[in-house]
Amino acid sequence: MEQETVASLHGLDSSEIQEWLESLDSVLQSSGPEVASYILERLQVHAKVVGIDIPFTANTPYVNTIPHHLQPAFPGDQQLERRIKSLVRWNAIAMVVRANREEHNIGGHISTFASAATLYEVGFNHFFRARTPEFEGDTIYFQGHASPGIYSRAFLEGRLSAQKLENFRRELKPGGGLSSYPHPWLMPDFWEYPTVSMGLSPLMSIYQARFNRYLEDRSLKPVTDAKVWAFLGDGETDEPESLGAINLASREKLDNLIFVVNCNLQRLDGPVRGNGQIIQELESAFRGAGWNVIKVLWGSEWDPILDQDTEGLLVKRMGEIVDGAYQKLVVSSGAYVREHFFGSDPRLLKLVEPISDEHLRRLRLGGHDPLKVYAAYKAAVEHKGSPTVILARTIKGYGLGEAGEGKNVTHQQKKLNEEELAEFRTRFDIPLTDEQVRDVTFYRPPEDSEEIRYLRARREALGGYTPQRKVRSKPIVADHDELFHEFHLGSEGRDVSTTMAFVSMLRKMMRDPEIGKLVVPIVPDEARTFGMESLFRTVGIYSSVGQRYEPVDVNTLLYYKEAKDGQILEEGITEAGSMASFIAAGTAYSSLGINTIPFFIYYSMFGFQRIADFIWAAADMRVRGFLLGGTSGRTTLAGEGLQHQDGNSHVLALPVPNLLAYDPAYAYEIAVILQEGIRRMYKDGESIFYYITVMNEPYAMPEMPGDVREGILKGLYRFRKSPNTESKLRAQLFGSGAILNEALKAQEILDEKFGVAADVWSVTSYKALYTDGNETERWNRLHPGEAPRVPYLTQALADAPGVLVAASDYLKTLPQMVAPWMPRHLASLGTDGFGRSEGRASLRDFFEVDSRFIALAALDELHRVGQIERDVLDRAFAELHINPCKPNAVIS
Ligand SMILES: Cc1ncc(C[n+]2csc(CCOP(=O)(O)OP(=O)(O)O)c2C)c(N)n1
Ligand SMILES: [Mg+2]
Repeated sequence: MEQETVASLHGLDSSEIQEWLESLDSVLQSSGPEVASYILERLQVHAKVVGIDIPFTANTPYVNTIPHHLQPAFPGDQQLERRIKSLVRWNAIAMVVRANREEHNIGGHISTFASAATLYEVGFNHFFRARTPEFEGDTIYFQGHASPGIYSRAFLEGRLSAQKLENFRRELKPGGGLSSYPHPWLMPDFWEYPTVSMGLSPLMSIYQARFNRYLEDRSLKPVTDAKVWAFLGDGETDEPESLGAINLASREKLDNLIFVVNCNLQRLDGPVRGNGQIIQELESAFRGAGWNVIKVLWGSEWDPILDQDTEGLLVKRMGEIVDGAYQKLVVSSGAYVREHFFGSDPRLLKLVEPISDEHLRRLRLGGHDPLKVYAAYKAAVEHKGSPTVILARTIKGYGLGEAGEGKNVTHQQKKLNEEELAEFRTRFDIPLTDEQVRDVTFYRPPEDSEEIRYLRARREALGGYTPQRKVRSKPIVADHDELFHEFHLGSEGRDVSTTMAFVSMLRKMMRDPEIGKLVVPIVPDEARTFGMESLFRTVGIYSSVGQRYEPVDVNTLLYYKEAKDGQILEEGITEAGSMASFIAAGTAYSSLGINTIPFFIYYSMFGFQRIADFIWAAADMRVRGFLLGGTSGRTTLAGEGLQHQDGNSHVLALPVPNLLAYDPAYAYEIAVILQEGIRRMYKDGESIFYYITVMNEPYAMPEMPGDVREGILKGLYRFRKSPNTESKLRAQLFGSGAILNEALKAQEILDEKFGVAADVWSVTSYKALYTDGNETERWNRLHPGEAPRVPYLTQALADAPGVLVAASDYLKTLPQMVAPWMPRHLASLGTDGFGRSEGRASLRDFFEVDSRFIALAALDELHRVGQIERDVLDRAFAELHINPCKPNAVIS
């Protein structure tokens, strides 16, 4: 029941309520807000004890969290800042309008930045600190669709030329252009964080803020008060990733993190919550999670009206309007506002009686009022003990008038007609003539103008310009031959898995004087799966509070040790969160000037398949580090079945251009790849990263057979020649990962049972072979007059006679995609289809990738080229126990 109705039913008169309120006011005045809050808390507990049921709500009233009497003085020159902001607005619009005049449908967004201009400008003028050699600076995730505004400001700052602005979304034009959204790959001197795939940046920013603390706790960087700011759209918060990690942020007390949600109440198609209130919904989610929530809803013009609202009627009214109605109200006439907002109660109408319609129309929202935004930001940066979210209410397409202000179509508005442009010019006092407006000329005031001088001075005071990306770390020095050499020697007959081998290497790397401290092992609750529990004890699991309990296994050698300077990031069951840590660690070489080397080891099936978009963003960010797909291989991970067994990830790794993907079989291959990776990324500074699959099948690791380093890195080398030098029946068998052992067994079968001499090759990277084949072909096509180059694969197979058979634990398409550069037809075996809960032998039989099927494929190829008779095939079926009518794994 409505509270007021309850009160009147029980004959409670307003003076009684007034008494309670007054006594609270007097406590507030005499003892301050802390005491008042303590009394309220006590009252609440007391109420509970005596049996009063107070309904739970995490919401506060629909008004500004910071009342105007607690608002700090605004330190800037309001007039000048407004002029600067207006110019930023104009050039941002001009950029999009011009781009679309020249190239129809090139796109771009006007209305997102229009709604967020004040949110950014207050930041640029008063809060965002640049990265300098002395101070790490603030990390800022700009809302992707607001990029025209960020470019526009950089233009006023003199950092981007008019030519660049002219080429917005036309990056291939001579002289280059500006990328549609924040892409470090495309603008490596400017953008640091890609944000346009919604939901990624909120989650990344949380883990970035946590990673900063990790570096501080491990003494890898000084403790600073640097902040991580993430600007998001309110519609964006619907993405599960957006709110998916907010508990981590509060649990870790990340008061270095500030979310600013631009609550224009609209997304692309229409209102975010037409029938509800997105701001209240977000408030309760964030407060429930333990965040400091600051609502910035109403501009200064509302303050005197709210002051008159002694009975709380206006506050109540503000809280009962749904967003769909608000969307209409904020762009309606004063008369409409009077009738539909204040008209609900004669007392409210009375409240605004002295106010003209024109004034009512001009009541601003909080997110457009620099004083309110400044107050919120100041409170956020000063807040201690938890992260802060600022929910700032704005109008989408603010200032666009008829061209789109608050309209449902505004997100995609890219064109303004002359009249609309002229209106905008007048509204924001842009000093342009009608003709210049018609031409949509960019405008930058002279260097010695008040605006430019002010803007430069503000940025100077904050350490320089932002965003700005550069490599801030020094390359590592050592070549680490010693470190990796022991792994070239094999396991002396001992059965080990490649995962175990990798973990030994990781352990050794962590003891290295140069890179040891820089290694960041990241696991999503799978360390035991990968045999990494020994690291718990030796390097510890990172915990910002150390270990507040005696672990249950404290008496064991490998107990669960949490420590403030722990090195392992044990993220719990979140591949997305772990990937975000990987990104933070893998980009620290640029953002923080620290060469941290992340090793993110996870269940390979839950990598690309689940979090590919984060991997794509990582690639865009020029991340460095190693992704380790553990328990990989559709038939090598036994028992787990369809959802776990990974035969896909090497195919899904193909599209990521700067990612090198390897499927090594032996320890020495991994050692070679890791050593080379560290050299290329951290010594030579290449913008690449690695995906390496490691498996849990134990087998003897052989010694490195001579100098096969180059072959390992380029993707293939001959591992074992056939001992049979007599036979005219020849075959070349290509195996990868654990399936290489099946190829070796097939080599024996073919020799012993069928007199076929087969060589066995280890294919460490089909992706590398594919890339090289395509590159070479392309070069030849573009250089017809020159001696053609030969792909590495073709060169390697120049002296490899006979039929060709490839088998891997991944889709058949992997070997097939390199077939064009092979000398003859290739038979490809792979694991297309759904996995099964089974043992390795049965799985390899089911998917037809075991030694028998490899041998059969070689015989079949020999038969097809007329080198063996049909009866040999019949014998093979019988001797190898192959049922030709067995189910087809691909579709069963
Ligand atoms: C993952 C993902 N899905 C869809 C889109 C397409 N998209 C771009 S902007 C947008 C609406 C954004 O609304 P909001 O977050 O409220 O931002 P606003 O522009 O209103 O500030 C959508 C759906 C996207 N960029 N990323
Ligand atoms: Mg929105």
